[in-house]
Amino acid sequence: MSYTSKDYIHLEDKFGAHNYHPLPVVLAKGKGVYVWDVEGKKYFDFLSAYSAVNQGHCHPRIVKALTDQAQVLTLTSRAFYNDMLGKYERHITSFFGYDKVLPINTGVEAVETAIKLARKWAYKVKKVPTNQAKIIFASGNFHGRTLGVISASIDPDATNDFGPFLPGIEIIPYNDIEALAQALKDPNAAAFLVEPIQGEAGVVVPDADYLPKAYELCQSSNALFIADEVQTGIARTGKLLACDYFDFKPDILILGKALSGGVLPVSAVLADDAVMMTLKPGEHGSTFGGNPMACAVAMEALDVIKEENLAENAAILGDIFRKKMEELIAKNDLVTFVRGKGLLNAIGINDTEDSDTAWRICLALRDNGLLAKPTHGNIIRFAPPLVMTEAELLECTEIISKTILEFKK
Ligand code: IF1
Repeated sequence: MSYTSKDYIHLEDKFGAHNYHPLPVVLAKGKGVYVWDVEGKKYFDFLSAYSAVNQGHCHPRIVKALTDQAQVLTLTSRAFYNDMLGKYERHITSFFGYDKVLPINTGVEAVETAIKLARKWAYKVKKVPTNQAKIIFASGNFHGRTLGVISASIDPDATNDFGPFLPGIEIIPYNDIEALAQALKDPNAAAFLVEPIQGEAGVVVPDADYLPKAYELCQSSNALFIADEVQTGIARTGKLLACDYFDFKPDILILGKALSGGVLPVSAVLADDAVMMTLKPGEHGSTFGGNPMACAVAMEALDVIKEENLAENAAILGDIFRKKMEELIAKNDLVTFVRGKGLLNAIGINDTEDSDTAWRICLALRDNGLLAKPTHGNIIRFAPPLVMTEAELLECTEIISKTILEFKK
């Protein structure tokens, strides 16, 4: 007997923890900008696994790098050297312009790594008194799910009943340079950790001068500027990094998601020697960090970004997308705004925050062959793979417009 979508949903419901509420569609195959459900219906993927699949589903070069390496050597741990790690470290540091990389697995582990590194730097270099280091975060942030990282969250879903939380954290309003200046007056301030564009908060793009000013303030306060580019990085916003829209380089850069093109968890923390060399052997690590498969895959994933000009494509298609959405906004009252950069965009739905309108629009989009997911506050995020063509994008903006115009609240 072959399983239907309903059967698979039932299986997850019965045997899996209920820590997610997925859109009811069961995917069985992906290729480029498309995914197919188990009944064979084809969809445009407008989530890209939260920007992990920037290079498109099952990119042949990345899959080949994965399967070739899988047959030779998969894991040594860092107890020994392996013949892929050094090459990968040279590759990624020259790609992003840093002295050193610390390879790790998931995005949140990279964020934890950056926090530990900033604390270590604060004690060793800035001479902050023991256990007094403070990391500054922006409200509305999303940096992952560990206890350390949710300690910086203001989202009740992420934090309720999970306390007690990590001390040494100050949360200031996002896009508020005065609040940052105030927080950095504390001589124990080690770092400001921020998303250049807030993803989960609903694709919130800060004022044009916020990030460079924040960087300057960190410099003048002898604190580190840490960019969480797990979601915004690797061509998603129309440049290699969202910070590349400005001419400063974060002291610590956090990458994840698309670093592997979505084939396995690969993340990285990049910094120059003055920061990275404060970490000594035995002070941080993980079993799988820097494994040969991750190294092979990440090198290929980065080369694909560069050789297929995905940043440029994201910039061009993003402008077209927002223009098409502006035309839609002029024609109806349901969509109130479009915002974003490159191919990380969101539209606002004209209804109360607790209504299910955005969710029901996503169900209608699904029925019309396009998959997207609401974020906080009745906002729908649109983030297709960056390998999309202009013709495909126009097909997609047609689907979105038609769905919105036909939608009955
Ligand atoms: C889930 C959101 C996106 C991230 C930034 C670190 C991480 C993430 C800026 C941690 C992860 C994911 C996690 C995923 C949903 C998703 C998400 F809606 F929850 F906020 F993308 F927008 N920094 N974001 O966005 O990376 O440890 O997950 O590899 O289901 O929790 P991770």
